[in-house]
Amino acid sequence: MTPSTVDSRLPLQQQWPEALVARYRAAGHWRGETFPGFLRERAERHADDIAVVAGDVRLSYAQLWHEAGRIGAGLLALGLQPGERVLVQLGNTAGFIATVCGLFRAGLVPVYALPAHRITELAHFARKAEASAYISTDVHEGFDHRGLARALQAEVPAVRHVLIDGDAAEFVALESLQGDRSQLPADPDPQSVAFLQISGGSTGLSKLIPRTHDDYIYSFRASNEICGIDRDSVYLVALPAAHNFPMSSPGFFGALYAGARVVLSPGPGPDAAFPLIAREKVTCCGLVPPLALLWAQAAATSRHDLSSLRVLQVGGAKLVPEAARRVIDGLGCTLQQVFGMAEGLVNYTRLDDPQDLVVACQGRPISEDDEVRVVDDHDQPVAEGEVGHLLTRGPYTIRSYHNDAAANARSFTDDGFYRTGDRVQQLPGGYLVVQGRAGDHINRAGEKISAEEIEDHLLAHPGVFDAAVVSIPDDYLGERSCAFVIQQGEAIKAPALKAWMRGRGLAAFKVPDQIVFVDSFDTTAVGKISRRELRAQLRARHLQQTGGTR
Ligand code: OOB
Repeated sequence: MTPSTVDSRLPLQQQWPEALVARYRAAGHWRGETFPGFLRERAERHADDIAVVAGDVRLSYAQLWHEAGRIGAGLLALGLQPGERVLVQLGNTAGFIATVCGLFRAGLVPVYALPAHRITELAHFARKAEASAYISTDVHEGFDHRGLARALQAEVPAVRHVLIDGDAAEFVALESLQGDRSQLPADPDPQSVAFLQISGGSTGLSKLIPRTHDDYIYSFRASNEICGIDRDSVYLVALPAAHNFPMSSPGFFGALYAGARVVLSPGPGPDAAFPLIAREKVTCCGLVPPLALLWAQAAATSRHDLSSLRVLQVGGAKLVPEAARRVIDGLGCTLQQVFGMAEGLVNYTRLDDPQDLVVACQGRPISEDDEVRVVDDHDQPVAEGEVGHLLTRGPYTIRSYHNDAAANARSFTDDGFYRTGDRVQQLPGGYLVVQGRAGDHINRAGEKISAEEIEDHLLAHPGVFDAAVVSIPDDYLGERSCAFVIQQGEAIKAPALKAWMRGRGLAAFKVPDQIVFVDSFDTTAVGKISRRELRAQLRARHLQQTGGTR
């Protein structure tokens, strides 16, 4: 049987009320475009232009489309059905982009894991998404992902298929996929879910974020305009490509939409990126603050020609004004601050904003239809210019998480605003200054870590009686994690506890940077206090004792 339409096992995401759907369509935000639709069109229009550069691989738009067709048809030939979810964990390779485009062509729904994720996270994503397949690489940065695939199938047998880019061992090699392209389905409903992105996870485990074709394409099409991406642009992916920032702000999808060139760097440091900037004449790249500072420093003594770089975007974590100035001085290009979230809302400083504004704020929303509210603890608007919680809804901000009623009740207001968890101040013109997080997570150089998730891991150790995890200011990372631990039974040492955490199979960036053993959590408060207050007290006392940053 030829699957003529997408048999999406995910319900169509009819979560925006009709009135808003009509408004976003009338405004021209949602144009009924789809991933396969625009990729096909670009392949026809810019067939021989180079779309993707990674290592020695250079794929033209026609080749990317062809490769995506091979992968998509091959996956359907294995028995996967349009609408099924596929966990993707690949590094910054041409194979990553071809695979994702292949999944779109087959109507399969990618779930993006980061290369750093390990069995604990992968099993959670696979279960939550009810994934049927896992696509990964043989060895990435010394880590064998085939072992991870075995562990994943043992824990989540519903993951029926494993595909490997490279030496596949007992699994199916991505390169070997072949299928009948006539079996590829027609283009999907633009309102259907195109993929599931991973949330930073401020409470407990990461949530899955359903993004539709219409909403996501709007976000990077509009980003292209704001960031000056056109057919002549060369966009460098230096951060992990699976992250929302280098994917869509404007990211590699924005670049492909514009018919521009995407260059993938195997790593984010100057050693890997600078030669690529010089060779490929990169014009735009997005980084987290610590890397931007590293680049600015390295540029002073670099022998590579970085003069093609017009815009350096910095986001994912707060770039303080002094650091912003150093980035501008060091790299001599236009700085663009980006404050975004995988759930939707993205703010940019504009390329023609005065420099004093660029260094002092995190930008303003993409769209005139992004609704922003800054409220107090009771959801009441704060006075103009006061700091409050940021709530938002709009044409590319989700209205609910995938399959997570508890998180939805916490994270969305009755009228569909997303509670970002960020505390912001709104300046005239709608510019936002991020003042921190209300919730308990650690933003470690852009990697978000949930205190609760790490405490749960620590509590699984027989020698841990109680644990509280907090963020500590860090000159380089912005924030680092510190775990306060009360021991029980035989004494444990910090290195052993860290090694044990790593052994549990979780992303290395989640292992606490620092462990402080304490006798008790006795607080001055009367009676039982919330974990949140406890963390705040421990953090405050620690910072007082250590003078701020140790
Ligand atoms: C980006 O996305 P996520 O989902 O990894 O993290 C979102 C959170 C925000 O809620 C905020 O707490 C923090 O990351 N954040 C920033 C920031 N950009 C993100 N905090 C302060 N200043 C900034 N410039 O991180 C993301 C997604 C798309 C584009 C850029 C970043």
